[in-house]
Formats: sequence, structure tokens, C-alpha cells
Amino acid sequence: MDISQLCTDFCFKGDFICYDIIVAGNINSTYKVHTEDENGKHQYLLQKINKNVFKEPEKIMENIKNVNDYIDHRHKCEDLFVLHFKNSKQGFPYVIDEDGNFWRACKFFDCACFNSPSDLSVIEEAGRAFGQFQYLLDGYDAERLHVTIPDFHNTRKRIAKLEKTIKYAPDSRKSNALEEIQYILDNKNIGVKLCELLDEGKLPLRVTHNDTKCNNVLFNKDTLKALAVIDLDTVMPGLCAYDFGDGARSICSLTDEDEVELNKVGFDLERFDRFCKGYFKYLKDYLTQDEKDTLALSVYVMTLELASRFLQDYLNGDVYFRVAMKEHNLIRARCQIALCKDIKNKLEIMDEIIKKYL
Ligand code: GN1
Ligand code: MG
Repeated sequence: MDISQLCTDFCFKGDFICYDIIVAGNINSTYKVHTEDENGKHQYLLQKINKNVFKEPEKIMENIKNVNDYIDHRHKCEDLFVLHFKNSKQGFPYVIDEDGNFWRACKFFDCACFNSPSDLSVIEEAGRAFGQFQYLLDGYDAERLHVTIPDFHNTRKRIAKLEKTIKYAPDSRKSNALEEIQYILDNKNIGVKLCELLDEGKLPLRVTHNDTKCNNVLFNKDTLKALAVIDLDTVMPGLCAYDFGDGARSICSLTDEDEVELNKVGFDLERFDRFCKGYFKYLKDYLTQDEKDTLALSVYVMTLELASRFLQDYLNGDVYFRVAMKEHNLIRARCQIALCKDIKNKLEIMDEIIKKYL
């Protein structure tokens, strides 16, 4: 990894000084790069795209550019900006290094970012940002988007993939995960509900973000206002339920995604109330009744889907999500399953809260 060469390739101001690894995200690798020239110090963000996950990184960059331009030009808005990537010396929004890795770069913004915030105004802002992002993409022609990961939120296929993996997974891993496997199989009928409604033509396909984790919102460090929605790698045609459900899963969870002490894991209704307040600020008159009716359910479905993805990766030898400790994917799956159980008990109250804001 020749960071200094990448600085030249992306025409960063100044000479390369050093870099820090930014520990965020489970897929791509991110670095903060420091350079210096006669005018002072500069900071940039460099990111290596995970080619195992994104087979055609050029297509992601094309999607991001088009979506950013759409938001910029059609809907100039003051309270949400988009993050533009820099062009390389050759005029591409990426650089391919000598090992064939894809890199992208942008200016470094000194922002705040949260995994599981407890501050209710931060939660409302995170909801507002993702809801507004959805709203701003209204009218964007989904046909113009590359599908960067096919069937990304096809929960039925995700669970089918898990079932296939169970068949050939090593006994050493399978025996550690029997309860978790059972939970997902027992709840498969609920997991496939969004797929069924989509098949029946009841839900409109929209352009969605598809990875509405709390840490994909950047906040102003002082005011704690949401500034930008980032990580547009998975912007694709999708259901409104994907973004709402995954956002609530992540933002209203009492713990990080890999909490080991399962008694601490839970879904917080006070946070959910504020998340909804923010989320629906721009979407009140936009969603169809059928969409509205799926929202509480979507929180459960997206949590179950992620549990099955973590579990599948554990059984498959940890080849997709980056792991930082032994059995990390199993720990994550257990945590998401504990969250599922809590969400299931709260679905009716969640529906009431949703109705209050819609
Ligand atoms: C991955 O890398 P990150 O944290 O943005 C994953 C999401 C998961 C998430 C769970 C492309 O997102 O789908 O919800 O981990 N992204 C991809 O933490 O698979
Ligand atoms: Mg992501």
C-alpha cells in the first residue's frame, strides 16, 4: 500500500506526512491522510474499496456521482450536503493501484459520528437525515442505477443462502451456532414478509440508500446537527422499508452491534419515537398506506436479515464482514437475534408510534 503514491495520484495538496487508520465500517478500509505544504497542514480521507464485496467498483462510483449530482442540482438544500469524491490525475473518481485495488478520496471533514447514540436530539437528526435523503431521491430514475450487489435486501434469498451454508459448514462452527440457526429458521416466515409484499406488487420500488446505519450520518461536532448521509455504495432500487427498518435497528439499539452481554441488548422505544419524528419530517405525504403498514415489521425483518448474514458469514469462515476478534460474526449474530426478540415484543407499540407521526 503506497499511500504517498496515492496522494500524488489524487493530486492532494502538499507532501505526504502520515496516515491514521479509521476504524469504521465492516467492508471497506478507510484512512485519514495528513499532508503538508508551505500553506500548512491538510487532511484527506482515502478509502480502499473491498473488491470481494463490490465486484465492479467503477459502477459504484458512477452511481454515487449521479446520485450526488441529482441531489445537488435538483434539490439544492441547506441542511443536508453530499460528499463528493475527488478525481484522480487521469480524471477518474478512483485510482487503481499496482495490486489492482480501487481507491477513492475526498477532503477530510472533522465531524462527529455515532454507532449507538443515546442523545435523543442526535437520534432525531439521524432519522431526519435518512428520511430527507429518501425524499431528495424522489423522482430519480432507478433504471439509471447499477445494481452494485444483487438481491442485497432480499431476505428470502439471504435466509436461503444461510440454509445452504448450514449444509456444508464445519461441525466445529455449526455446533456453536445451533440455537441461532434455529431462531432464524423458526422466524423465516416473518423474515420473508417484505419479499412477499414486493412480489404481490403492493410496495413501490424506490431509490434507497440500503445501509442506513447510524454511523453513515455525519454530524456537526458543535451543534450535533446532521450534515450528510455518507456511504452511498449500496444506493439501489429498494423498498422504503429497507431504509426505515435498518435505520431504526441501528439507531434505536441500546448497544453496539457486537455486544457480548446479551442482557444489555434491546430496542429503545423512547429512541424510536424520536427517530420516527425525524424520519417522517419529509416523508409524511410521500409514503403509500401499504408502505406505512410495513414500517414496524421492517425493523424486525431487517434485524433478522442482518442476523442471518452475520451467521452465514460465521458458518462460511468469515469471508465477508471484517472481524476483529474470535467468533466476531457469531457474537454479532447473537446480538442481532437478541435485538429481534425484543423488537418482536414491541411491534404493536412501535406501530402506534409510527402512526402518531404519519
Ligand atoms: C456493512 O461496512 P458497513 O458498516 O457500512 C454492510 C451492511 C450491514 C453492516 C452491519 C455492503 O456495512 O449491509 O448492515 O455492515 N454493508 C455491505 O454493520 O454489506
Ligand atoms: Mg456500507
